[in-house]
Amino acid sequence: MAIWDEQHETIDRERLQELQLRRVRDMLARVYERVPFYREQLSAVGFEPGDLTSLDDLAGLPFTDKTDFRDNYPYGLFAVPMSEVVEIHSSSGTTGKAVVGGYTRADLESWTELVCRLAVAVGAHDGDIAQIAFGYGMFTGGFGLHYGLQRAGVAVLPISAGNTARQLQYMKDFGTTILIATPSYALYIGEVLQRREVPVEQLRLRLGMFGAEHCSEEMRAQIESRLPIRGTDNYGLTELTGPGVAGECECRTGMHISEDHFLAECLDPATGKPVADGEVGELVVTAFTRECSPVLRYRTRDLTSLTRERCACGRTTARMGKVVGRTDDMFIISGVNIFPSAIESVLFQIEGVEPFYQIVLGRTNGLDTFEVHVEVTDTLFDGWMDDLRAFERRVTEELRSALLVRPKVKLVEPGKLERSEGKARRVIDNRPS
Ligand code: DLL
Repeated sequence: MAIWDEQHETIDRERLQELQLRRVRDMLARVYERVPFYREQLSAVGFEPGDLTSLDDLAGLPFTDKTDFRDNYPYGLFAVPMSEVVEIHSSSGTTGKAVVGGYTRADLESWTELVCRLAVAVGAHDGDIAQIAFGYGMFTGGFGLHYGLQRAGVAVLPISAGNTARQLQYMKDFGTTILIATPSYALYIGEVLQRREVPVEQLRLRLGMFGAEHCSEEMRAQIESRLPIRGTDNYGLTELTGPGVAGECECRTGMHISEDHFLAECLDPATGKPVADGEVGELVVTAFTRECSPVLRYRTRDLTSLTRERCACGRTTARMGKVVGRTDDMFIISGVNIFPSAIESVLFQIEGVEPFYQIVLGRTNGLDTFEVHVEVTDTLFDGWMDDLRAFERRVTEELRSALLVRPKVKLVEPGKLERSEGKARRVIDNRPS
């Protein structure tokens, strides 16, 4: 199994921690001097550059969160003058101002290296042709993968997201070997491929690099049953560079974090105290090498677990598990906390269910309503009404026993629910705020 940057990907922990300490100290000195927001935050806890003598001292430093990005929109968190910035990306949530990140030439160089590591880790090499169906533009997915894959020697098709018919055409004509997309878009591409009865032998596809949204093992299996690929998961966020923060290797046993650039903590979201390796907590990341947009202890809101056990691939870096949810996409019904990912895991294991669903929340007479709309196979949908009703009861019961709350399940015909070319919108919350 190839490793792009042996020196950093197989570094021993003691040397890694020395490197991290040196780099975090350097970053703290830079932000203290150049970013008024950080100077205020650090001064408020009585911290001055030089005070950090061990990585444990980080625990006493303030967090940064999305609100801080919004309050400092657009350039307030930049640590270099605009004359040094060569690229800017942003992501917009559903509400509020966009999150903005800038890149100097050196930042673009690091980003390229980081994504290249991940491409090599899943077996990409020269001669491969990668179809990048992530959106190009302010979203970090398109450009991030583009730079990194090229560095790995891969020929890039910058097709961007959307126009699924053309995606299939190019895939066939250009001999695409690697598909880069959100898992939900990869699934949709697979669905269209099947619907058009394109024989998979006509494709040279072998690898999928997914990311930007949750992909359960069941979802991955669904994609792999439609496309001749081995799919891998990649994690990142605009606030921390974009893709390249962490990604799976060929072993697919967690996403390797590039710890020479990112210091990861896993904390109890309520208390801010560390949770043990293997336990689920909120991922908090310090991005300490970025020149333009370094970030101190960023609260990602993503829930995952960490392991520092050595991986069979030979890399020594910590790995994060699948993101099981976000602290802000959890919803509460009848006092029970529910993550969309839990619903997905149940649904995708039921034969007869198609891998497309939507969760609809509402309120009637002051009470929350909780519906799960699920597509079912043609055979089931066109079959007997009694069978369909029995199936609906079964899906309801399986969800109820996993979630401890009974949803109203609505079975819908195949192809009925909205398809996604980017990040899927799983929850439609119609409750008045
Ligand atoms: O989604 C960056 C990215 C692009 C990552 C392409 C991987 C591949 P944002 O648009 O800022 O950045 O969204 C970041 O997406 O906080 C997670 O909640 C979610 N997310 C990203 N990757 C994963 C993943 C890009 N592999 C937000 N699994 C993050 C689950 C993910 N959630």
